Amino acid sequence: MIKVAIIGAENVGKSTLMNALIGGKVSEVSETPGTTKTTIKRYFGKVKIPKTMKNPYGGADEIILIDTAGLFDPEKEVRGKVLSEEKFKELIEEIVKADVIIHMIDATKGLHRGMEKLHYMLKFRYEKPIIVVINKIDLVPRERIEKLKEIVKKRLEQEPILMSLVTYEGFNELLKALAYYSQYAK
Ligand SMILES: Nc1nc2c(ncn2[C@@H]2O[C@H](COP(=O)(O)OP(=O)(O)OP(=O)(O)O)[C@@H](O)[C@H]2O)c(=O)[nH]1
Ligand SMILES: [Mg+2]
Repeated sequence: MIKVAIIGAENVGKSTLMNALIGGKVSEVSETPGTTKTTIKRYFGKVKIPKTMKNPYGGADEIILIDTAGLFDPEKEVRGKVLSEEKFKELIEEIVKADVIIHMIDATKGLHRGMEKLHYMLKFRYEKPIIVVINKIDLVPRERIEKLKEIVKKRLEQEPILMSLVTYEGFNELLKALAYYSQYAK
């Protein structure tokens, strides 16, 4: 069993990704930031990872996917609008318990300062494997995407996956990363 938390600022596409990974509509999606109001939304299922992508060292098949409320406002360094200080803390505690974290960045907004700080804390203090995804690349010209990719690489010290949940570009790459990290399941 592997526990995967999808995190990011509001409106980056967390619930859309949860639905895509599960292959059904389990979480509400909308263009309004602050859509996911339940701080922590868990879903049990099977990771639909093709056999050819499976980690040769084995790893978990079953997944607990955790969709989360947007941690920050998309523009400002303030908490997401559905999160009280207490709920924010509760959410961080839940994220820290996950085996793998997917940090989603909105290609139209860039890397969020609050998320950048949180990323560092999760990576270095809690030693969490983090998959970084730049989502919504269908909305941004390629050269801007490449620039953002370089900024993210430099600031987060890792290679992001470029993804669109409209064209599904990069989705297989994410599945591969999940298959790889599933070996860290407890
Ligand atoms: N063009 C485009 N739109 C996307 C993509 N992924 C998600 N969206 C849209 O972005 C909006 C927000 O998606 P959600 O999945 O609700 O975002 P969220 O991160 O769960 O948002 P909150 O729950 O409010 O924090 C919706 O209108 C989605 O259809 C993408 O790759 N490309
Ligand atoms: Mg949501």
